[in-house]
Amino acid sequence: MLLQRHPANPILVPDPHSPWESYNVFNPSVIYHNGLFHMHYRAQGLDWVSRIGYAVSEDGIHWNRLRNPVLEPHDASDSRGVEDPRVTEIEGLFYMCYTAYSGTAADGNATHVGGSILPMIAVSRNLISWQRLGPIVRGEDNKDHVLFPRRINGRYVALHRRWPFVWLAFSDDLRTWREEDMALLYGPRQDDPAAWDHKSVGSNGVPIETEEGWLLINHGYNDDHVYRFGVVLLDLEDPTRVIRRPRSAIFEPRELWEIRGDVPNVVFSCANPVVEDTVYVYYGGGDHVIGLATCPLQSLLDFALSAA
Ligand code: BMA
Repeated sequence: MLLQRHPANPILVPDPHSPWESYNVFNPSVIYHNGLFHMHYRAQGLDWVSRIGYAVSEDGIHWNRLRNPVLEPHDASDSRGVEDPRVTEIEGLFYMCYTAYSGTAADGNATHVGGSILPMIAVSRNLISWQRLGPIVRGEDNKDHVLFPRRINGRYVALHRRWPFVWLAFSDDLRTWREEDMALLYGPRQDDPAAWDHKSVGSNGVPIETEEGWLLINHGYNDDHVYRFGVVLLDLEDPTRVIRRPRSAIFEPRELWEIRGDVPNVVFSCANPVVEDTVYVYYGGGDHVIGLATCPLQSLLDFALSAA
């Protein structure tokens, strides 16, 4: 496999002394800023409500956590939790894409998760105080959204997931997202029952800008419901164009804490920052703990380019 697991794994585990994160910590976002790794992670206590915690690290392996969550449910729209953060720095501000999960189908839309969900965006100047901007869309099963790290042709761009397909959305101000500015990007390989991503696909962390195109790490599963990662390469100036999409997966559950856990057979990543030409893939294992696997950026790019 291309990605090498770090020997210190898992690098973050639940804290039994902290009620809001005593049960599970998983699906982190990590950005590298001013010489430090900044992590936002999904955490659950015994109430099973998701909150977003923050931790900081000098080496990307040892973490110092804040005592309290930086984002928590605030009204009926997210009463069941705030989930799966993906932080992107754009023009000196930090934007967090996260899923607001409400138990009551507030706008009358049941989803496959049994409540209603909103693909939300929040903004921060300091990574700790967050202000909600609003959702990309309402009234549909939509999550796994993440912003590109720069505007493309003057517009902000987001990946999002209208199950089971990955879409792009363009916006002038990150608040207004029009239907006519959305485009279907790719979907599960529905024609190949043996494919690892036959049933569902979604995005992982912030797209990586390379000379060859936008390198995306994504996830998917088959009828077996085993989560795996793959890569997709998009055109730099026209990201609606998929240049490459290798058929093989690059990562799958192997360790006990990935195969077992709160939900079995899950590796789920919201972060792939690049530091000194190395891609750091942070991921939730079994929806229970956080792991790290790394890979030289060039190897990932060569793998993407080697595909037909
Ligand atoms: C997805 C998301 C993730 C989770 C994964 C596996 O739908 O909700 O947060 O890690 O399922 O349970």
